[in-house]
This record gives sequence, C-alpha cells and structure tokens, in this order.
Amino acid sequence: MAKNPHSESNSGPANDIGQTNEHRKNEQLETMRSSAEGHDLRTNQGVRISDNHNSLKAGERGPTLLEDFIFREKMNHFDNERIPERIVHARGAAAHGYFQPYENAAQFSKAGLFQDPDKRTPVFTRISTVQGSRGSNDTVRDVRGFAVKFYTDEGNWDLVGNNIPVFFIQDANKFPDFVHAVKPEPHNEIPQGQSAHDTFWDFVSLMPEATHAVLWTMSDRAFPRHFRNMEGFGVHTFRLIDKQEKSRFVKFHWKPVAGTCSLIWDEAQKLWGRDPDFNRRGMWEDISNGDFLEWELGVQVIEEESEHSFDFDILDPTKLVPEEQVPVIPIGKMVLNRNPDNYFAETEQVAFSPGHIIPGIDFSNDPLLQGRLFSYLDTQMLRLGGPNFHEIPINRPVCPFHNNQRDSVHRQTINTGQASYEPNSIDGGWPKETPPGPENGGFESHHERVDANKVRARSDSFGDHYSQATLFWDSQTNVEQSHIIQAYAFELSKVQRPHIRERVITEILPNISVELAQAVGEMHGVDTPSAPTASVEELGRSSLNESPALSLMARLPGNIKHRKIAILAANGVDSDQVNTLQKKLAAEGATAMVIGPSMAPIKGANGSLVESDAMLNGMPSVTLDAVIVPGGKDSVAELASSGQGRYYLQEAYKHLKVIVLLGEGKNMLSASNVPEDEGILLGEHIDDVFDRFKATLGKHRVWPRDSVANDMPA
Ligand code: HDD
Repeated sequence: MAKNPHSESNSGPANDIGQTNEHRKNEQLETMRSSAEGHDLRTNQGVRISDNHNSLKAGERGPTLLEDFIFREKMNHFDNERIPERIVHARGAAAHGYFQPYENAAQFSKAGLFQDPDKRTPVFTRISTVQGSRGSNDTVRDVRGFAVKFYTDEGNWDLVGNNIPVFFIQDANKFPDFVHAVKPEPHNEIPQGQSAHDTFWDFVSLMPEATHAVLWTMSDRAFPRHFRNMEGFGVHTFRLIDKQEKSRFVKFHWKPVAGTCSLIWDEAQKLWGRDPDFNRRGMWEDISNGDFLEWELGVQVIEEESEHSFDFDILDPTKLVPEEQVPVIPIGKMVLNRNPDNYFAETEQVAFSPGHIIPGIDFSNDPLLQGRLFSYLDTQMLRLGGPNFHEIPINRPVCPFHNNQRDSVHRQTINTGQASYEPNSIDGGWPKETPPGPENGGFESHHERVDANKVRARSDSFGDHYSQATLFWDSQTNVEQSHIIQAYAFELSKVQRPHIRERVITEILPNISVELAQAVGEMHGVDTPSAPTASVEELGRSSLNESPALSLMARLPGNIKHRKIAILAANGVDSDQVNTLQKKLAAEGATAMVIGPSMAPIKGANGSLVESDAMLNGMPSVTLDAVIVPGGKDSVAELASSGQGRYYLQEAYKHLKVIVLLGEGKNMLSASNVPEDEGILLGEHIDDVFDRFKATLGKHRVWPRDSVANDMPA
C-alpha cells in the first residue's frame, strides 16, 4: 500500500474519537428542536404579526394587494410543503432507540459499535411498505422495509433490509422494471398497495428468478401483526472485517424478541378500513406507553474458504442461507424506545443507503447490492433537494465530520478557513486522512483480488430459480401452506388477462410444488402439469428437505406479553370480574381494553362504574388478539341482542382468536352461532381457564380452527 504523506501527524482533535452514547443523537437533535410555547407569532424574517386572519386589501371588499408580504410568505411556504415521496417504501414509520452488542460481537468485526458490551449506540429505524404511496394502508400484502441507521463513533452505518430474506431480482439493472411492474398501473394508477394486478404477475411470471421472493410475499409474512413481531434481514451477503483485517462473509438478521405473529388475510383487508394506521399506531402507542420494541441482531458467518460450499451462490440475493446450515449467532440487541418529535423532519427526511458503511463492514459482489450503492445517494438528490441532505438533523453523524466538499443548495455549515482542497499548507493541512487501523482507523476496502473480463452476463451459479422456493414451501405447516394457496388464488383472480394467470399456474407454480399448482389451478379451473416443467438447471437442488426456521410457527411468542385483549361489557356486567381480568392481564404484560356498546361508563351489576376504553364499532375484533366476555346477566343479554356484539364474536372466531366466556358469557355462543372448539374457553371464573388461555394465546391463534373458520359468514 502506498504510504500517505499526510497521515503521519493525524492525531486529530480529541473529540474525533469515540464519544457516542445512547443519548448522543438525542442531544444533537435537541439543539434543533423548536417549541412555540410562550412565543409571539412572527414571519420567517422575525417580524411580529398583528393579524393572522385577514390579507391586506384595498378596502374591506376590495382586491388583495401584492404588497402583502406576510400573506405571500405564508402561502409560498405552504405551496411548497411537499417533497417527492420515495419511489418505493413511501409509507413508513420510525422510532429512535439504541443498539448494544453482546460480548461475542468483537471477534467478528473491528467496527467500534461491536467492541464494548456496555456501550449503546443510538439508532433510528424506519419500517415501511414498498408498493403503496405515503397515504396507503399499513396492512397490505407487501414486503416490509426494515432500515436501521446506527449513529456510531466512526460514522453512520445503515443496514437497509427487508422483512423477507430474499429479493425479486438478481441484478440491479432490473430494479426499475420490477418496480414499474409492481407499482399501480400507469394508465389509471390502480391498484394502491397491491401486487394483485396484471403488470406485477406478468413480470414475475416472465422472470422465474422472482419466484422465491414472490412465494414469501404470498405467505402471511406479508402482513405482520405488529412491527415488533417481524423478522428483519440484510438480504445480501456482506463482509465483516476483524482487527487482523481478516474478511468473512456475513448475512445479517433481526430476530424479534416478542416472537413472530402475522395477521390473517381477511383481517388484514378489513383493517384497511377499520384502522389504516394499524401497524404504525401499534408501534407509536407501545413506545408511548413504555412497552418498547426489541430485536436481537444475528449474524450467519461464512469463512471465505467456504464461499463455494453451498448448493447456491451466496452472492445471489434470491437465495437465503438456511439457518440449519449456518446458525444465526446473536451478537447484540436493538431497543426502540422513543418516538420522533416530528414526522416530516425525522421519518420523512431520513436518508438511508446501503453505501453508508464503516470500517469493519464491507460489501460483497452481489450485483443487486452493487447497483444499490449507486441508487440511494442518487434518489436523495431529487427527494431531499441536493447533496447537502447529510446536514439535515436526522441524517447527521454524531461524530464530527470535515472534508473539502462545499456549497450547493441549502448549505448549513459555515466552513471557515481558506483551503477547501487537500493537500494544503494554508490551513495546517487539515482535514487530514486517517490510515486504516484496527481501531479508529480510516476506511479501507477489503483487498479482494478481481481479475476478469468486462462482461454483461450472469453467472451460471445464479441459474437455480426454484430449489429454495420448494424448500420454503416444504417447510411450511399445513395452515401456512393453505394460506399460500389462497393467496395465489386471490391475487390471480384480480389479474384480468387469462394468459398471465395460466402462465403463473402452469409454468411457475409446478416448479415450486405440483401440489401447490394443482390447488391453485383447481380454484382457477386451469389444468396443471403433473410434474415440474423447468429445466434441471433452473429447478436446482437443495441438500435440505426442510428448514423449520422458515416457518412463522418456529418463533411464536409463547406468552401473552404485548397482546391486546378485548373485554366486552355492557350495563350489568360483573365488574369485580372485569377488575380481576384487568389486573391479571396487566400482570402478564398484556393490555386489557374494556369495550362497551358506547363510550358511556358501564354500570356494573353491583352498582359500581366501569370505564369504557372503546366502543364495539370503534375498536373491532380485528384490532385485538383475543376476546373475553365476563359474566353479568344483563350485560351478556345486551351484547347478545346487538348485531355488533354478535359480529364481534363471529369475526374473532373467523380470525382464529381465543375467546373466553365467563359465567353467563357462554350465552354468546348460541346467540352468535359460534361453534365450540378448543379455542373457546368456558368457565365461571377466569382462574378456571387462565392457564389454557395463556397457552393458546401464546401460540397467537387457534390454528386447528383454520380449516373450518371460513364457514363463518363474518
Ligand atoms: Fe431499496 C428504499 C430495502 C433493493 C433502490 N429500499 C428502500 C428502503 C428499504 C429498501 C428498506 C426504504 C429506506 C427508508 O426507510 O428510507 N431495497 C431494499 C432491499 C433491497 C432493495 C432489502 C434488496 C435486497 N432498492 C433495491 C435496489 C434498488 C433500490 C436493487 C436500486 C438499484 N430503495 C431504492 C431507492 C429507495 C429505496 C429507490 C427509495 C427511497 C430511498 O431509496 O431512499 O433508491
């Protein structure tokens, strides 16, 4: 390596080295916060405003005068309030928090944030849907973006991943085609937040490499119950560089501490109308209530020597590395514990890029990742209006940063000194380069040897398009497989052109599973081949028959923490029972919501009053995880005679929710025509059924009911 003549004396100012703590970003943001409390209303130029209701006119009934600088400034600012929404991932919600490494992290990477288990690095995490625009629904069938910005001592590191571990295309050159196909169609801008339309299915059925990612999107992973209940993946293979400069390949994972739970498709669709902000509200309210979101950061580490020891190419982003082959090692924890102050300033203006990395982390040659390295910086130029977006408070690193980049629109920094070039002898040679080193070193790319011809080509090792789709299908439980079949059938029913539907059913699905193809084919009246149709190369081969980790059931919560439970009550309810329920559920970390016919306080059978947290139609069963009807003759009679009360139970049944009926509450069964099963728990007192309630809800839903739930006309 050529010696750098300017780096010898680069000790730098003392504060250039490691000051970060969990609060550092918050302290930095504090300098930018502005509250109007106690302040006069003024123009942007600081002039006090005496009348904020009337524009300046020539006479009370006369025309408005151009001279009205106060009106013009206000209107001009308003007219320009919007910036372009993100071309993908436009709808998102974000929160602040911290990352704390475990003891074992430092052995893999020299990155400063992994060295000290007592040190917390601030993070800002944005979770998004991909297809819909900013105002679309939360619970659509879609991939969720999972982007984390770590504000480290050594600069910002962005891990810009998704909640599914594979992507739809192998080469970034196809990204504009893919996004054009999935976005609302160009002639009528329909549909919003949906992949169920012709252009999407046309494209993915002509691009077999999309099959694996599409299959994940047809699973219930595509509508998480809560952001805290989804896994996250860095998707690409990256590199970790240790203190000895040794490089290892790595896949990053976020494992939800609360376990994985998803919605049911019918529930997800109903939520579009009942609560379009369901997921973002869940995160916001939980954080406000001190019930923080937690994930473990995990790594699958692959030694360089093992790069070619898999059935697939680890540079191919349509492939995952099965956890059964390379275990996920937890190396730290992320906690999201603070809501943003201002949506636009923080969540909308945050700019992520896979190209924001720090020493200790490096790229692989995954051609999708390589293309992303260009795209993200490029898009911020339009979206955030120029190259100074790094100065926007949410994007600023917490470590000092100096360089010779200057000027352009909206420059905030007032650079002092005369020399904006390097080398210089005018400003003492500052700012200076830092040579690479095991600690606080300058960034140096991994010295990978590349000796090749320039080609526009794809490696043969990327030719297997189906083996991992088959592995995913074979690893799903019966319930999950049935939901996937229904998902394909539903989506394709929205496709207008028969030849596209048929192509998916006869040319793609049999290569995942003949059984899947036949089931979907039957629902579409399409005959399907009795064997896969793709070439041996395209079908590929997986040395695993199953990967249990691919099932959502592998990480069910196992407890009722964070679950929201409806207690249905009307006048005459057994209020002691309501009190007991509230206490018992709170003790388990669950939230009890008393839901009445109206918001008026409910009169208990013993004359005491119970506060209503919500009304039956304001907080329908789709927004909660379980339903309890306490005893009380009059209360149950009123609920049973109300259409909303009966529908509440029917819908909860249909969505496989645990239903507890105490005392007279059991009358709700016959009133609502809900059949008894193992998820309907009957007792006189909650203690009679509480253990069974916890065990069943710990699995999130009453899965055995799935095969009959659709008979319920709710
Ligand atoms: Fe991307 C945004 C994740 C492939 C180009 N992407 C974006 C966001 C996430 C991802 C989470 C939202 C970030 C935020 O919250 O602001 N993208 C992924 C993943 C991919 C992926 C996991 C595959 C593994 N993306 C990808 C490719 C390209 C892009 C191949 C282009 C070559 N992505 C963009 C973008 C966006 C974006 C157009 C829109 C807004 C933004 O970047 O800042 O540049």
